[in-house]
Amino acid sequence: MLIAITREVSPAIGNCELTHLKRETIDVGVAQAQHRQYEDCLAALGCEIHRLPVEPDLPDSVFVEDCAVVLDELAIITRPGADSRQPETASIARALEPYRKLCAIQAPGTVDGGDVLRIGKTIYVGLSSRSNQSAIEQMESFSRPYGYTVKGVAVNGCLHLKSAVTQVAKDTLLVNRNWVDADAFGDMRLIEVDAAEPYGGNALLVNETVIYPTSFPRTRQRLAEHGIPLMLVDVSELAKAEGAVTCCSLVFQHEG
Ligand code: CIR
Repeated sequence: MLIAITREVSPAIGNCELTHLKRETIDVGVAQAQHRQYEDCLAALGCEIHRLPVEPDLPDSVFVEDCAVVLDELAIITRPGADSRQPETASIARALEPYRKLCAIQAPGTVDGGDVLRIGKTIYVGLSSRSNQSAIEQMESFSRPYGYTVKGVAVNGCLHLKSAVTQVAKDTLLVNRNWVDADAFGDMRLIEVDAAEPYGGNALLVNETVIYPTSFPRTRQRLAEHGIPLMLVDVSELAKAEGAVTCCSLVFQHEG
């Protein structure tokens, strides 16, 4: 069974962290409606949705991806790089406890799940403003017993590694080469975002279909031309909070 952990958009989302974007007014009602459509996409692709209660005091709490890295064998509770986001992890740990053995990143380590891209047994971690070498070393010691290798990857110009690169098929990555060196990922097939759509690199692969924002029609066309099955969703209001499609869920397999 595929589980997707999500959390309702906080009414405080207007006070979210912003790194590369200017603050714009966010319509909470629209953001909540878009988030529900996003959950509908996950459900249509076979996920059972576990929606956590709203956190009125935690503006970025809809972006649950940043709070954990769920591997088949264990879940690593992160220590988010923005102080305002660190209180988000406790409830995510409680939600994951029934499904995985847990371990947690400790200070001085910081890492956001948005910086973590797992491809097979390799875990790539973006060295962004949110994630550091100490967290990489801790992730390595947690995951090495299960055969994983952890590699730091430089990212420039964007918030997270997965703002720049995501997996869209077993052997294929979608990438913005201006923000990350695509050679870091070995011999994966690469699809580049359209130059006019730098934020188009974040796509969510679920059961061989890619959940993809409606805002990037040119890159969407490229994905379609490469035979990638797509399910489109409008997340434009969440994008004003510097979020995209991977960040709003933690999707994992549960044999239960
Ligand atoms: C932040 O700056 O932390 C939030 N406003 C956006 C987080 C987006 N997370 C993600 O892409 N994994």
